[in-house]
Amino acid sequence: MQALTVAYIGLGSNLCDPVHQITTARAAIERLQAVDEIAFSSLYRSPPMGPADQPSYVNAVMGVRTGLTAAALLAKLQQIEAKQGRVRTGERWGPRTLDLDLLLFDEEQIATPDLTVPHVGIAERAFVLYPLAEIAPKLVIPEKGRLSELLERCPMNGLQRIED
Ligand code: A4P
Ligand code: MG
Repeated sequence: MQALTVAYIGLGSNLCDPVHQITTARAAIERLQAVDEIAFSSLYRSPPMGPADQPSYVNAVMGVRTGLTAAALLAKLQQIEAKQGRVRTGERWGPRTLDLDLLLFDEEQIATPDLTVPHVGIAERAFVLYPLAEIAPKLVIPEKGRLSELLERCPMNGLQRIED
């Protein structure tokens, strides 16, 4: 078995009861073999990045400890997306029931046709940086720098924490 890794997963949804989609996905990830939750952020609402004619998003970030490889974890996340009705229409940044992005995998840098880690948008997206900072404020992101400094440069862009 490979050594345990700390990975961070970005969860996003803007269709079919997004809060329910996110909580269902969290439970499905927690049920995966060789994946244990170590942290889960608050839920946040944010205006859509990309086409504006779509509902606002609910986003969160989950920290896990895993014995899976990054590729195996991504495959499991894609199965969960499919199970929750994700349809890939080909529209870039279009609406979706569930989007699971592998944000970080320890400090690994991965560049294969199917997987880029750290995730390409990680350093600029408020809906990733703010929830991530809530659960891992001291993170340093490979090639991008300290999370605290990335946050200082990232306006909230309408991001709002959803009250419990
Ligand atoms: N892929 C490569 N690297 C990764 C990674 N680190 N994590 C590949 C996950 N997938 C990765 O993804 C396309 C391909 O990316 C996958 O087959 C995988 O092999 P996709 O989920 O099919 O397509 P997508 O999500 O529509 O495209 P993209 O460009 O990944 O979009 P993003 O970056 O996920 O953004 N607005 C708000 N407010 N909140 C959001 O969460 N999300 C998006 C989607 C748009 N607007 C948003 C939000
Ligand atoms: Mg995606």
